Amino acid sequence: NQAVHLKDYAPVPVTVTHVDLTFRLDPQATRVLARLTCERRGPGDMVLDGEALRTIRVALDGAEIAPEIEGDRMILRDAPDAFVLETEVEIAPERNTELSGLYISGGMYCTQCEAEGFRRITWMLDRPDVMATYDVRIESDLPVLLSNGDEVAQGVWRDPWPKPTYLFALVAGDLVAEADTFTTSEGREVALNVWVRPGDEGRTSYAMDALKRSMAWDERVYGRAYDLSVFNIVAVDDFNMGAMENKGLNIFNSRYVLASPETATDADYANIERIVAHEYFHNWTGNRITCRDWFQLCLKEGLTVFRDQQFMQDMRSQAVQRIGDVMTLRARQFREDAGPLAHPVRPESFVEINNFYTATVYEKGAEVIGMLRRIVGAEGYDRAVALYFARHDGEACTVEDWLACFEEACDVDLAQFKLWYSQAGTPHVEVRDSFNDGLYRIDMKQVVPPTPGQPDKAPMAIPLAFGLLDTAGNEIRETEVHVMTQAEEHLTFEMAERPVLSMLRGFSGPVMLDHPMEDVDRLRLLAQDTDPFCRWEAGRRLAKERLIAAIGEDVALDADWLDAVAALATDATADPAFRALALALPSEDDLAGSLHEAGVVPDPDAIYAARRHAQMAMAERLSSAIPALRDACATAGQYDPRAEDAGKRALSATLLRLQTFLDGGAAARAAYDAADNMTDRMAAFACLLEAGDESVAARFESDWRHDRLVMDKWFAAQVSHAAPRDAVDVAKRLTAHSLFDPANPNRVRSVLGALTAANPAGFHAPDGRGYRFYADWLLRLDGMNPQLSARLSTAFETWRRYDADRQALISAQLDRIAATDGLSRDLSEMIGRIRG
Ligand code: HT7
Ligand code: ZN
Repeated sequence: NQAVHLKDYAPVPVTVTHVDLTFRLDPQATRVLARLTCERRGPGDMVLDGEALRTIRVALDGAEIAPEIEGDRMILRDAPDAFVLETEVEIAPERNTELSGLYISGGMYCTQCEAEGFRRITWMLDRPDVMATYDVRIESDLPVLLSNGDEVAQGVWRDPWPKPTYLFALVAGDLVAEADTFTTSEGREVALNVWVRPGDEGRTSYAMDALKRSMAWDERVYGRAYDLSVFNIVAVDDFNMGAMENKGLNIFNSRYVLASPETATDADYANIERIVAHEYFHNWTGNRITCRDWFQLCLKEGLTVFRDQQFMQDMRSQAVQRIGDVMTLRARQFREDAGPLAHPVRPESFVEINNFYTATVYEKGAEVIGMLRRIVGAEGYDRAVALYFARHDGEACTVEDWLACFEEACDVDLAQFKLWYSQAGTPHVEVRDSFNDGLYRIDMKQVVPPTPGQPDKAPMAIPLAFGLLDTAGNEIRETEVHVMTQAEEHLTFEMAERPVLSMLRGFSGPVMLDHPMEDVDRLRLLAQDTDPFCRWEAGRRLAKERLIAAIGEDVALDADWLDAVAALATDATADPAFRALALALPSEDDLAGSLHEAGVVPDPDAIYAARRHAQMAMAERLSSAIPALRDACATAGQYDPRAEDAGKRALSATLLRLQTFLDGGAAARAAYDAADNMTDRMAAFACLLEAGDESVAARFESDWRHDRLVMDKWFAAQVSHAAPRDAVDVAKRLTAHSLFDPANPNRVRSVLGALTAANPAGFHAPDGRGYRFYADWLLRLDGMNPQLSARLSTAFETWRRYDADRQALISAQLDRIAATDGLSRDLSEMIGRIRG
């Protein structure tokens, strides 16, 4: 398993400018005829990629040749300056369980080509810097035949925009569409379709609405209009990730398209909105301007995540979205950055590129764009991005191309800023403040911790947004941004009295802030800070400190904190969504990570117990208020997925959870019976499972057996809300359920993903049965779907946090996996990196 290195990038000596494809579809023996128009660009052999292909014929300028094939490469030596290469291959979509290339899901043919799936369809230069126009003919009796671009005739498609192979797509099946239109700012009438399997119609209107809002937003905010006469979205049940931005033919995991009030939760609706927008935004950031090589993945992904975050802030509450994005970043990316899988936003080498679709590339990549925007300002950002689109449209670019646009448009030197792309690890920023004789001083120190392969780090350019409050809670200095560039710096201010520092407003940089503060000041920020992120953060710090103090100890939670919690819960002037976020305690994994950071070995059972202890204390403190508070959360009229109503439901669910601690599930039972939408139903279901209700799972199952997306929730909830001692047995039982299908990634994630992410005390059972069960499944899945097994293996990335016994148990499983014959390149790279 050879690593590929960024430093070894070289352009192709012979490129492909146009691709003609004919597909004769058959589940076991699809024929693919390719006609590649090739042009020489420099000296050297043409090396084509092909994987799992049965090659039938190869011809150069019409004359059949005997190709030189070595494993997955076909080598053409002495190719002429311009020529046409024809190939005919046979592939078997029905046997494709990897869900990469052309495969069959729910009776429909579909493709997934990013990152390197096109080579599983036909011979080609399967790399993003080879951009070609495409003509595609699909021969099949199936009624709906789709590919990229515009439809020329039934099953015949032409894509006039040069694109890399990873954006190719084909879909064929018995499908139905919700159709609509959108007229672009340039006057182009675009046909919009959301295609689903018969039976799923009626659940597409939210996705369609999100698509139209995304198109309008990209025109208004970024000046980017759509460029074809049709935009198709297809929902597919078996899918490795969330969705894929193929040119003009986005393919989605059906869970990110299908929604109705009865079957989808508010979180599902929000995900659909975000992911539809994300894939649509790729049309410019990814498709029109693509990546030169896979090391530049953050160029399209970090930027597109940043754009989808901006979109969601515009569509919903800015504060709540930002807090949610920071929670995700900390839960996934900080965890990744602190362990053996840490890597830079732009990695320098990889064995399997699919292993680098990570929180670091996506979420930290988006934070880097956000910092850039803070440093150059909103107008500078707009100028730089406009220059990027004008200069690089139709090109395959690098991070350097992107940064050069900022340097030119904003006249800044980004040499130090560029370290954000190459240095892994989350910077720690230590802040200490003091007040003496009318002088207020802030001392700042930054340390970037060592990460695998990077023992020493240089100081980074960190934008620190901060404001100052007086001790009565009034803002005396509005938000300003200090860009820290040295390892140690300080700021001074003359003022009459000691202020309260509100630091890292809006979470202005992806750093860990160490800023000790008196409780009274944190309580002041929680009650009064004008910056909602810092308000929420103050509450979170207070909660975390108390939880950490309570872990393993039987300490009472102090009245001041409980009063602050109660004040927030009952503050009718605050946004209910914000209140729900502020009442939620840090997760078990978050606490384990914080303990580890502080040099303490986390005990998953003690963490679980401490959280429950705190929830019980909150419940008791709020007990008399909960019924009225929940009544005030009632929404008027029919279910509406908009943020305002979703916020009320979220607060109501948080309170119901607390109430369940007091009444053993009586209120939850009533809520379950009364629920007229899936958000309320799932909230009550979770409470009942935690309360040990023995009949609710069977009742849910008999009501929803027919619905695969709802059943994913049923599987996940039972594992997530099992008592830790039962969690592995529940997961085992569910993997033996007749509806458990290891070929379906959503179903697999709903059991295995739920165990590791939502029930850490269960997964980390001290006798190691969680680890054994999980490793057994990784090995089993690896034979079917290596992308899935490799991704799931990240559950072990935190193994060095734990005690010696647990480490030995996990290490034994990692060794067992590593020693297994025939391990995929994907999983073997991951296990190798995790073992360190
Ligand atoms: N660009 C896509 C990333 C992707 C993917 C999607 C589905 C299946 C396999 C995949 N490999 C990579 C999704 C996105 O970021 O928009
Ligand atoms: Zn993306």
